Amino acid sequence: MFQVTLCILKPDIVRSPHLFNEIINLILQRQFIFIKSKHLQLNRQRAEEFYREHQEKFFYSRLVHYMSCGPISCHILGRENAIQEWRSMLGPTKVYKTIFEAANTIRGQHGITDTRNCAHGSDSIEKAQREINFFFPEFDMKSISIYENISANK
Ligand code: YYY
Ligand code: MG
Repeated sequence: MFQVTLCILKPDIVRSPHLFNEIINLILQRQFIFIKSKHLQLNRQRAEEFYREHQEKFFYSRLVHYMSCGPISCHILGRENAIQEWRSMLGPTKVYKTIFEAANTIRGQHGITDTRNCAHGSDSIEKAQREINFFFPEFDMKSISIYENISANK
């Protein structure tokens, strides 16, 4: 099934032109299309809102601090099974898990800590909708079929 997902390249990646280009190229090589992209910086309040599902967790404060410390790069990605495909390219949240199981993922290659783990990916259809709407409120989910056709003709 053609799907859309939210990809965020986190501040460490945006700060490094080399890594930024490498990850964009990896995404393109995996047959994703970039439907919409936005470069922005979250303030603390917006970062708190985006990650509100984690507000009771011990890492919430450091996560919000990190995600608002510099510019991020947000993308609506589309392809077959986009949600799971992008998550599998990303690899596990925790760095130690990438060492044996998933060295060849983006987080395995470039993750620094459990917080500074390169990128974000939505984990379900409902979350993808919420997260896309958070950054791209102007995006009409009903227009997805247009992108499905573009993707099919690639
Ligand atoms: O979806 P994913 O990003 O893989 O992990 P989540 O469990 O949803 O956590 C969101 C975000 O929180 C994660 O990307 C980094 C941060 N985080 C952390 O700083 N420390 C942890 N022990 C777990 C998650
Ligand atoms: Mg998550």
